[in-house]
Amino acid sequence: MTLIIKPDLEHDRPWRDVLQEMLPERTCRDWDAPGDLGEVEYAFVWNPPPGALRTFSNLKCIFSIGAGVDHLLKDPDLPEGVPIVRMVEPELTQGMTEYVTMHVLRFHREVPTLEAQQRDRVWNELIVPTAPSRRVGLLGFGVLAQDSARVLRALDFDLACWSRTPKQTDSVESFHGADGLDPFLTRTQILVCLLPLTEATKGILNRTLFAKLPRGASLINAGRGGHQVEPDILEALDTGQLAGAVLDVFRTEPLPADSPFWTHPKVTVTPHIASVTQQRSAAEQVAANIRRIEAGEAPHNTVDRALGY
Ligand code: NDP
Ligand code: OXD
Repeated sequence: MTLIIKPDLEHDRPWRDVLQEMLPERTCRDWDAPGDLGEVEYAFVWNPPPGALRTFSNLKCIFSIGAGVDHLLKDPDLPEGVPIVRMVEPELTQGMTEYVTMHVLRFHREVPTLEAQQRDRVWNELIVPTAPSRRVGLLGFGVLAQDSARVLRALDFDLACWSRTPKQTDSVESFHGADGLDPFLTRTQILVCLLPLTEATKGILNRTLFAKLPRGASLINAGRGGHQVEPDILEALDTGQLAGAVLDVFRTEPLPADSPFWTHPKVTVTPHIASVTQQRSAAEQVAANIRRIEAGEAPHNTVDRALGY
């Protein structure tokens, strides 16, 4: 009857306490004190050691603490046939929408240029267009990107999205699949990556992709570091193909102290905090899904292992 927890970040309260409150009928245990492994039915985890989940012989479901599940699917010994549920919770979505909106507005209003002017005591009256003339493109159009689009649309940005399957939406121009990528890129001045990291998307942020954007485009990557070919980002910034980049995720995290991104004048680095799973709202989702499973129903937000998200 146990739920076992391997957390990622230190939150205000131990995850075990928050989940235990939400699930009084279950025993919630920490990863380091699991008790009888055969009693563990649910795991709530971020980055468990490869092979570890297989040691729970009666696992009914694996809950990812994050929206992305690349950290779980890379385990070659992941138990087969056990559903994986990814994190979809309103506050995680809200946090990403705030991050994306803030950085889109920052590029749109040319804040990096204004900050450089201030440093140099330059009074240069930049004239920037308004949002309807700014073309923003969302790579990935799932839970997070759709909510960002809702707010960007309210600000009247000219929006497009690129996804695996086509989307029906009046307010966002939809492109999809391999054939849709080039026309999507050609029209995108501010590119926001909210893709999952899969076999099909790894390394997608590379020189070839940047060359298809209009010169001087900007990049916001809050997907995964594995999407980035990092030397290609630096090259595109240095040639001016990219005017700026906001990077929340990196090939190696924490970002090594000698990474050129830390000091690059055209780069904003954030430490993988574009959005963070919030405890109470996440625990509500987990508890609701456990109750569904116990009632014989399929959980919400399950991952398609073949697609990788
Ligand atoms: P979803 O699964 O809801 O959406 C994924 C989107 O990507 C879908 O629109 C999907 O297309 C599209 N996609 C997947 N594969 C391809 C492909 N090969 N070609 C084109 N489009 C593709 O995910 P979320 O929106 O919830 O989260 C997205 C990612 O954001 C997470 O996987 C995680 O990596 C990252 N993340 C980062 C955080 C941070 O703090 N930096 C916080 C939370 C998440 P379709 O709609 O057709 O299926
Ligand atoms: C996530 C993340 O996937 O925080 O939720 O990166």
